[in-house]
Amino acid sequence: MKGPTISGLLFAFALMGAASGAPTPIRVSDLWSRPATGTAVIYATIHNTSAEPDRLIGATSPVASHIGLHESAETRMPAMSMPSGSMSGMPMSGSMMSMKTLSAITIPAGGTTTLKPGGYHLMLDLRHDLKPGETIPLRLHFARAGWVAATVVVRPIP
Ligand SMILES: [Cu+2]
Repeated sequence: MKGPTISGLLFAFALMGAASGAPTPIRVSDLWSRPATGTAVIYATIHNTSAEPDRLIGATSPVASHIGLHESAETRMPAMSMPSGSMSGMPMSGSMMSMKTLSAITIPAGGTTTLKPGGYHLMLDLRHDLKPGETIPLRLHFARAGWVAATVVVRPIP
């Protein structure tokens, strides 16, 4: 935690940090997953209050033997012509969803990065099934801010 320029900010958040109990410039909210067996995906909103960019570089949870940082991308099949912008994040004819593994996900200075269907997500190799309504502990590792603890809600399938 170096960088004297942000010490004032850190002090301010130490005063108002009752919710997390830690003076971290990272705010993680809206963490959610779906009922799953074998592998699961976690989405979240990550806000960086610091004047410096940060990078999410890893995560751990008791329910997972491994957690990867992934990005989904839609690949259009050249033979098909589909209207653009429809059904974002869902597999459909004429396109394929693929995932790549990332070494880090950047959170801009004073900005927000959203992990959401069709984009960034955390991919878990599960130790046990996730059930609707379950909450699971998650620790996110940031290059600058260090470890940040959070809770993920397993939402029922709509
Ligand atoms: Cu993935």
